Amino acid sequence: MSPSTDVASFHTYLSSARRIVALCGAGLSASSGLPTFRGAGGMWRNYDVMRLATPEAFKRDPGLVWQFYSMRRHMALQVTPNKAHYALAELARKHPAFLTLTQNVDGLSVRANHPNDSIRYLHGSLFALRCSGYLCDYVDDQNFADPIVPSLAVPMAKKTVEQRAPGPASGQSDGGTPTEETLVYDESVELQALQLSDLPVCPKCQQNILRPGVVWFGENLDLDMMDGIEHWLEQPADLCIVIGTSGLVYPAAGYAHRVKELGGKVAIVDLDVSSGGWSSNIFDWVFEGDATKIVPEILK
Ligand code: BV8
Repeated sequence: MSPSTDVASFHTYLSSARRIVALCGAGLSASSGLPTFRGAGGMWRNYDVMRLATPEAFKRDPGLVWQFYSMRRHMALQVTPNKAHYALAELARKHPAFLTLTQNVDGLSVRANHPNDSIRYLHGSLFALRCSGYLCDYVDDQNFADPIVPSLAVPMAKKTVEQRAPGPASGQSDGGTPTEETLVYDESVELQALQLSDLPVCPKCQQNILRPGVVWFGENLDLDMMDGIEHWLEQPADLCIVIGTSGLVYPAAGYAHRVKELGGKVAIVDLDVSSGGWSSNIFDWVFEGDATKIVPEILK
């Protein structure tokens, strides 16, 4: 049976769902202005983002990887949560058995006041730092320094863009369309060849450099967190709402499949469902479009 696109039937099921899981990806934050992982070719300065988010890349060129993460920290601090972040946080607050599993590391769900006891940050956070040494347990999970050290200052450039929201025109591009000046990441500035001495040092052991507190490809997710999720899912969820993820990364994507296998229903909100790695028969509802518009609508 092909998936439904009917919001009313989703609302009916949502209102009776006793246990709900939300699985979120980069598409949830896209309309806040943050590029998705694979969108726009998934490249940064001609580097494959997937090849930068690995321990091997960090070992090989920590300066390059730190410039990538410093840029992402900076960009995430420049944007704000969107209506989908707030709608999800609101439902999580109201519903007695709700768990958000987010792959996003951008901190936007935190800033949308998502209740902390009903969200798991599967892949960590851009704003967590930890010692790169194996014997040192230093962690700072609330670090918003921008830049962390002077060598990681992010090159930005002024750009004139058409105004997103109607309002008094601060400038006229063609005598009609209002424009505004904004700051964008300046790709024209050469990447720096940074030495270890240019990078943030662990304040505890003073031996190793710090690393981003994210889970890289080939690294395990936090095992206690995963045990907790397994425990939560022992009482099967009635509904999994997938929001803005291509479903290509595991074990995250596996949670949606698990809900389905245990008899729950699955809905997806995504700009382009077919572009992801989902098997088409997993979804009971498909809502194709911008999460910022659809999520508040289907969760109300
Ligand atoms: C692990 C942190 C054990 C870093 C990230 C089983 C099967 C196959 C492979 C594996 C497997 N088990 C393990 C693997 C290997 C690997 C993996 O899954 N590889 C994939 C690529 C094949 N997994 C791991 O390594 C994981 N570790 O399993 O440990 C282990 C140990 C050793 C060896 C093997 C196993 C760790 C994975 C974590 C990696 N870290 N992030 C950082 O962010 O820098 S993952 C990264 O991808 C981000 O977190 C991102 O969120 C995530 C998933 O991407 P999406 O969020 O889905 O983003 P994407 O761009 O792909 O899609 C965006 C979607 O939004 C699209 O569908 C688009 O249409 C939609 N969209 C766009 N705009 C909008 C929108 N939707 C709505 N509205 C819009 N406006």
